[in-house]
Amino acid sequence: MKKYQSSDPFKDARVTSGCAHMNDQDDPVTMILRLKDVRKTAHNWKTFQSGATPGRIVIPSEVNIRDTRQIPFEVDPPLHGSFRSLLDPWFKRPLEEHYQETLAQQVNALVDDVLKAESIDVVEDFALCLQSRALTLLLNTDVGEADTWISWGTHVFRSEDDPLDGDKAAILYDYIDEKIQASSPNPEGDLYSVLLAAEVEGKKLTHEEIKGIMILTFAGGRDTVINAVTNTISYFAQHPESLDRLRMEPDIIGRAIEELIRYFTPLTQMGRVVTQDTQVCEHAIKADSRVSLCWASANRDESVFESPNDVILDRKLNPHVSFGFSHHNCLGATHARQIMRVLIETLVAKVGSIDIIDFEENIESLGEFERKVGFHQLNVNIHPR
Ligand code: HEM
Ligand code: EMZ
Repeated sequence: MKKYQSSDPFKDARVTSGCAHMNDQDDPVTMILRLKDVRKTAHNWKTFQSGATPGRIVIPSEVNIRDTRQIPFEVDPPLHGSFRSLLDPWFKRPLEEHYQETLAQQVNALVDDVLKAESIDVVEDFALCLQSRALTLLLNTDVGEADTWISWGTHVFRSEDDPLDGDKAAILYDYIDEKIQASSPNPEGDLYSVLLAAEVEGKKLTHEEIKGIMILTFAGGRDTVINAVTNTISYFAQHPESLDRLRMEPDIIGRAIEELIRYFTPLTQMGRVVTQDTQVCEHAIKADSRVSLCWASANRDESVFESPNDVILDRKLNPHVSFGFSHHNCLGATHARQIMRVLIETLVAKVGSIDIIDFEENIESLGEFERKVGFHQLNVNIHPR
């Protein structure tokens, strides 16, 4: 069986030029490949904007399938900061003990189920269920809602044969519209009710603003978490000694989470729109064109990371940008890290070995590059300890 590895297709371009070009639906993108340049660009929101046109900073661009602005993702400072102040405390709830206990119960139940099964597809039968059930905690909503979300599949805007599926997106938009309409303001309730009760800059949020926050919560935290979970399980399948090591040295689990997230970089890149003629890594960029912050390339930058293509579970210095950098850094990172922690602790406690039966990789085509971001399918046998 071919060993699954997460390769670094950007290496030559990163070392020789620092930039690359790709065409996305006739709206070209200059990809920024070095860690230092990615950070500098992410920080400079005045020249590299997020809030231009809803959908345009996503690659592939989603301008043709949505008008709703995702918040706070497609809002620039200073308004961005006001939305973050509202949302930050809510998205820190995964640090609470009760949250972590419930998450641990969910993950334990799922792992017990897969240990009983003959074989499973990690993507559909495990990662998607785990992601959806855990999201009920983040939204503070009924766990039964997860069944509806599971029925949508791994991505809310993409289907197997259509990278931009408008009909599929409409299912999510209608669902959220109904939920907002059926909710009433309550600062102690679920996320819909909390947002209906909230104010930003002295004003109640509009239906469209709440919808923009909810779409982002569903879309941004979906395939990213599924890729992180599936890639982690594929890694343990191929490196059973690392499960043993984490069992013996639980103190390194925090570092191992960061390293797996660096190595697999579940979100390859994100765009920005240039507000004035400028330059990145000696390339001229025209106003109103797009650049991308290529997190996946930055995370393998050989001038920053020693042995960037090795997974070093206890890597000490790890300034990865898998969760982005600066103003728009990932709001769901606390939740995602808790999922990874509970997942690893549960696997370490219960699983002896994992055999891969077969798999279908999820490969993104990015101009001259092809990058494995995860799997469409990963069929495995999981054996108890
Ligand atoms: C932003 C990655 C999980 C919600 C981001 C950004 C990255 C990222 C790279 C920065 C985007 C930019 O600069 O334009 C990831 C990865 C995840 C993950 C790798 C899992 C391993 C989640 C989850 C949620 C979430 C679980 C929520 C349910 C968000 C939001 C933003 C964001 C709301 C926008 C923050 C802002 O604009 O201020 N994420 N994400 N993410 N992520 Fe995540
Ligand atoms: C957008 C994006 C958010 C986009 C931080 O990333 O995630 C993508 O998967 C979605 O397609 O709409 O939410």
